[in-house]
Amino acid sequence: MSPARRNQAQRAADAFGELHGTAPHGVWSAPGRVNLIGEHTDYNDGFVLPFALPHRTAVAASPRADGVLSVSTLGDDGRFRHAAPVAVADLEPGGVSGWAAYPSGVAWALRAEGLTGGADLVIAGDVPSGAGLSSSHALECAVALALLGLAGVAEDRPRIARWVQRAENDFVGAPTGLLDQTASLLCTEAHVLFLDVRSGESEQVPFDTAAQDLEVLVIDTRASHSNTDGGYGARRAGCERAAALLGVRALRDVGIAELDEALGRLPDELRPLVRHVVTENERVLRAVDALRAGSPADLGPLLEASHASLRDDYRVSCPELDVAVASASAEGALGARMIGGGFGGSAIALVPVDRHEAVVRRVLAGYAERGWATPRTFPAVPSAGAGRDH
Ligand code: GAF
Repeated sequence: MSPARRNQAQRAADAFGELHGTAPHGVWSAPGRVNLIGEHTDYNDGFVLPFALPHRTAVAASPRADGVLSVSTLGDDGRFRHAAPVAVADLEPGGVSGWAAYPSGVAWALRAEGLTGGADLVIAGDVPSGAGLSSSHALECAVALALLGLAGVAEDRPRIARWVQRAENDFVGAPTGLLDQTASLLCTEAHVLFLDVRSGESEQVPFDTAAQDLEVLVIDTRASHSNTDGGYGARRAGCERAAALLGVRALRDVGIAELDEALGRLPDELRPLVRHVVTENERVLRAVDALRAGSPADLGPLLEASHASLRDDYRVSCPELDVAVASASAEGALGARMIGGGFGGSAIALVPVDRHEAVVRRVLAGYAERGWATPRTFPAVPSAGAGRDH
């Protein structure tokens, strides 16, 4: 177990002891993610290629006999926030708001499967929140594993991912796909996860950038983003409308060779959405080929093309993301792009290690010139997925 993971698990266990006066029954944790490529393809039944971050959310948990769910979280400032305790049997969508909706939603989704009772949960972690690095799914996946662990239920990770998606879609109210929770649950160290969302089939593809003197630099723009505020849902609805007009189950079914013909059958406003999804799926396949061939540097142009497509066709970028990407590319990154839902959050850049300092300096200078808050940057190493810590 990495020292960072052990540290978060210990923080959660210590915080549990402080609040409840006993050691927890167990501690489970789950990571945030970076999606190397394959954005806004998951809810179109397409392909994605994420890896897990070293940053994790840990949940220390013990069962309760009274059927009540109590959730507390330890902030960076060392202070606790407590959700109002609620009987699991009483959980209903709309009944819990704010951060507590995520753990409550998971308990609600598991309740529907007859899989959860009451529990005391104490949360600690270091996944940056609101940064497009999937802190909400790290929390949900860690809670899901904790509640299932307390119930003594053997884990089937793809099924757990579906339950977490139900929590997110129907309880929290974010119409998101399967990318983030699957990444958090299935990723492994030193690999990217090549996932075919429609079939559920996945492959662990080795991703060792250090061997080629490269790194994936994460640039958290600190521009806030949310998947519940309408922009994300509008894109998703547009894709579903386009699929219906084309007579296919999902845009996944439009191959790159049929793209022009398909675009000709669509109204103007839907064409850019379809062009993005179809070309992005193709880029994921090409990225996997590059990695299988041991040529991660070939990802560079694919990342650039992905960003341009998300910016110009899908229109989910923002000035902060565009400046991060342009600055990194201008200073020697092989490629860069926004990641996640967009409208803020983070970008990644594939950077030769010896260009790290220069790239970071250029990005920071670009932000300072515009009077924007200083972005947070760090190199991300593909790390372990969710699991039990102790
Ligand atoms: C967000 C969603 F949660 C994912 O399901 C995915 O759609 C992503 O945006 C865009 O690729 O992270």
